[in-house]
Amino acid sequence: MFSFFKKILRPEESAAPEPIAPPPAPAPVAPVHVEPAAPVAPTPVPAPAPAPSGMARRYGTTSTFSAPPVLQPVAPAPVAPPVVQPAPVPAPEPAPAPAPVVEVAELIPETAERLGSEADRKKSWMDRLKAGLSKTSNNLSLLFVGARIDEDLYEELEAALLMSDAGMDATQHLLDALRRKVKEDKLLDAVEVKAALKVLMTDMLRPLEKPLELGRYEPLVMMIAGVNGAGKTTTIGKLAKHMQTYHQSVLLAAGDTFRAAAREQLMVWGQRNNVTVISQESGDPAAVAFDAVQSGKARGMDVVMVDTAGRLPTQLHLMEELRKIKRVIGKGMEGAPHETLLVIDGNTGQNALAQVKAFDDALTLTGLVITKLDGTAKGGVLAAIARTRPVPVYFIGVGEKIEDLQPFKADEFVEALLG
Ligand SMILES: Nc1nc2c(ncn2[C@@H]2O[C@H](COP(=O)(O)OP(=O)(O)OP(=O)(O)O)[C@@H](O)[C@H]2O)c(=O)[nH]1
Ligand SMILES: [Mg+2]
Repeated sequence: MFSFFKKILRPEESAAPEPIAPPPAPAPVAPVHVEPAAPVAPTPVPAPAPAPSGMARRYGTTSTFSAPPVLQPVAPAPVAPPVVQPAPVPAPEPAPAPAPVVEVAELIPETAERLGSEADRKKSWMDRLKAGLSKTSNNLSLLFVGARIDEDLYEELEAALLMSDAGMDATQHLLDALRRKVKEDKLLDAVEVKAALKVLMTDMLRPLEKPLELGRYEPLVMMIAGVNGAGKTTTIGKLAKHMQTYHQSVLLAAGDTFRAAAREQLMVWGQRNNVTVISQESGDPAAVAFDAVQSGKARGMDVVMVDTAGRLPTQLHLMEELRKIKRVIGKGMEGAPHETLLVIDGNTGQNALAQVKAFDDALTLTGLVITKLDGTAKGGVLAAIARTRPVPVYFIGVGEKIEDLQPFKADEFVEALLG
């Protein structure tokens, strides 16, 4: 089973006697082990309008764009007028109860319908991943065709790994381990050596594998950062869509206040997909994030995702601004953001490692998303990350469609590279 998120079962959910309603999907779906007790909210109800909070007063009015209800027929929905969205009264936060972690089966109804059985979907995903990483996989695979196990092979392997962006440290580590394995197991055949390399690579990448957990916090607050054009906003859109299939109510914060187009991008996406977007015409991204967290709490949302403007780690004032956004989110909800994600363009090569280090130093990252592994990406940078700064890789992306974003699995990744 190729599961998307982990759902944390809260005590009240585990105690709920009600059978859980199936999702509103027409497609035949795989069984779900556990589902959130809360039924799908039929419609995001605009909150009544109490007085604006201090933050909202300080930074101006916040607009909320509420999309039509999830279950509503496709009738032309009247465009929801911008509603003045005050920051609501913060409710006292219930302490997250320790709860068992339960796997939730992957369940993407539209994808299931379009791509058929789970086996078909998995094959289709692997095909796209293989195609994306074909440059590196071709280089690596060719090495082993009819090869003798000698110094030449190790040298060529070293060059291929370095070219894949694995970096010196990971490359050396893999080569040393491979030499040892070949000696210990007295491997004589290139096919066996390749199989041994696969095992070593998988072991190296496995520490990066970690499912994103849903349900531990109400709401789960996620902040998304990265350099310009890495795929932050697209990833937020795809994640929101995936989360909806798990009956998670999602609220987005258009924290990229630099460009009007960026705000529009998120709002158009939100309106199309029944997701409320908190946005401000102008102002401080930290204020937008704060209002979104407050609003998420008041509305009982499951997930709040805060988009941010792209920036280079060398733009120190902009990195400082990110730190401020994070701090202010923490003022909106203690312990938030619970997830601070860095989105990396898989084509950036070794520079991706520098990005991980810089953003991690500034923000203490909890996870990565690596996008665009369908372009000229070589994939080896994950090995460099695993060796140098092993921040979990929650998702990898191989295209612009919803199903092109999937959880990172070390064995799938290595299979695509060396299969
Ligand atoms: N091929 C491919 N394109 C992607 C992928 N993910 C995102 N994109 C494209 O990359 C471009 C930039 O994506 P955005 O989501 O706007 O990136 P961003 O990080 O929000 O950009 P800024 O807000 O300008 O910093 C868009 O054209 C996306 O469609 C992917 O996995 N593969
Ligand atoms: Mg963006």
